[in-house]
Amino acid sequence: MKYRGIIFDLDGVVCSTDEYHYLAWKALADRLGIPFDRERNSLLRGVSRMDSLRIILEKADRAYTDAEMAAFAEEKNALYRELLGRMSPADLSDDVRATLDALRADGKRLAIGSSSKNTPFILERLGLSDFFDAVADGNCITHSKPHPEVFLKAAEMLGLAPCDCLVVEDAHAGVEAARRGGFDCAAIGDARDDARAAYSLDRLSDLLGI
Ligand code: B16
Ligand code: MG
Repeated sequence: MKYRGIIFDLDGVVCSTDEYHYLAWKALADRLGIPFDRERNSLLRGVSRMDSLRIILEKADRAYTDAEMAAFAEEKNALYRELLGRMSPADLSDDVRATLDALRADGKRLAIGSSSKNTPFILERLGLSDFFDAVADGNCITHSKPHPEVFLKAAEMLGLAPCDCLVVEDAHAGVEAARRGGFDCAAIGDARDDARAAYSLDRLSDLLGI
């Protein structure tokens, strides 16, 4: 592979927290009487917490104040973190573990580029707190995907130019962010057929054949 650095999205690429996001947003939406299902949940992939809430509230029959919205986001996050607490290193799939280890053995610089403010907690639950050379996440950016800020920050932390890094993403917003930042992108899962991605992956270990 020609890239010196790989920047991984977290949710949907390294681990699968989608179901926990769904359950936590669903509990909030049910309490507020707002229709919400798995199809609408897929619109939230890669999108920041507040932007996700705005998408959910599009279906509400009344407007909410900024203070109410902040409280809703907090309520969702408390339940989401409770669910994340159930995760352990066993939630890292064999395919992901083997891929990360092989890339590391090959001397690649490895980073996380995630919209999630819960990134440090998720990495800790997975036993990956000390694994990556750089972690750029929702705590250190002002613009969420599809803005390229999080990937540009990750590349800068790795000391590499975007053209030397490959971004791995499962969200269309993330593929767009990668391209806008000047990165090649490998798309997996929901974004696998995104025409803007240079590579399409069935599983993460397909990276090893690039
Ligand atoms: P949090 P990623 C994203 O993570 C998720 O895909 C998205 O569903 C979530 O709303 C966003 O993180 C913010 O997460 O509420 O934990 O800050 O895919 O960019 O790793
Ligand atoms: Mg993702």
